[in-house]
Amino acid sequence: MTDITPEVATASASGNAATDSFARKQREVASTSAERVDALVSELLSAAHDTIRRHKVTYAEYDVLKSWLIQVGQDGEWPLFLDVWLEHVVEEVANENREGSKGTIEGPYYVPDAPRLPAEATLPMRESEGGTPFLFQGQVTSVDGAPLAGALVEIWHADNDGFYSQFAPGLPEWNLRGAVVADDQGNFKIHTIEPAPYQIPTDGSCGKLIAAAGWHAWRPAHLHLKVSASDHQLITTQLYFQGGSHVEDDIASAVKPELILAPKPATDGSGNEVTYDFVLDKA
Ligand code: MBD
Ligand code: FE
Repeated sequence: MTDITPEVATASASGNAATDSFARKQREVASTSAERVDALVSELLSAAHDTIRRHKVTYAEYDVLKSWLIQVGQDGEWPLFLDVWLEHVVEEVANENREGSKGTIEGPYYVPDAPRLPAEATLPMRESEGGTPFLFQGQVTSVDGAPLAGALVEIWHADNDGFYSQFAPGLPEWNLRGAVVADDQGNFKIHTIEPAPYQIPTDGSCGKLIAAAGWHAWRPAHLHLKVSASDHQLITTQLYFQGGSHVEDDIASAVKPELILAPKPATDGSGNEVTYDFVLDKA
């Protein structure tokens, strides 16, 4: 038997995994009043009507829109589409009154219940994991300065090829994912590798939109984090690397100046390290 099908990181593989992952999420279902549904949907539709009139959209273009929307669903790329082009404004509105550390979008590739790790830990990775070794360390405190003992620092990021475990095929489960429990001073020390920039899959419907519009398909290299502690508000955030490609023009519009790290060569001589502290608002 020679016809072994190689596992290929196709858009529909990642997209459908992101759609399944979203469906598994236990979210509180917001009960939205008829008034609010009417206001929101009417306003969105009016904006579309205005665009159609202003640009004299043709039936041919209307049909392209219909088939593209159908394709997004078939590719499982609704989570990707929404998180790349809409989530940043939802996050902005949700957290506009926060005093502690800035957050940003979650994106489609979070998986809850990653392996628990001690305050100093190495993320699960392959023996041959590529990429520059990276030490990410810091402290979690409350807005009043109190250290938050036992804070939970959940971290997930792409590998040196820009792929996320549990979404792209062929990676070990939980690769480059972990839930680190900070020590009694809220300190954590996470050994990992630097992720590569992320390219929106070019063979799916989001990739087709990007090509058709003449946009680029890139997110800058980033770490994803959720930081939480009892009686405090959870922060969902991402951290970027100063000078990295597409830090200035993230396709997902999720970079903020406060979220850009400036790592230095590690004191033990292997790779880079950086210290970044998280300040959590009270619940
Ligand atoms: C990502 O890795 C990501 O973080 C977001 C927001 C969208 C697509 C891919
Ligand atoms: Fe990401």
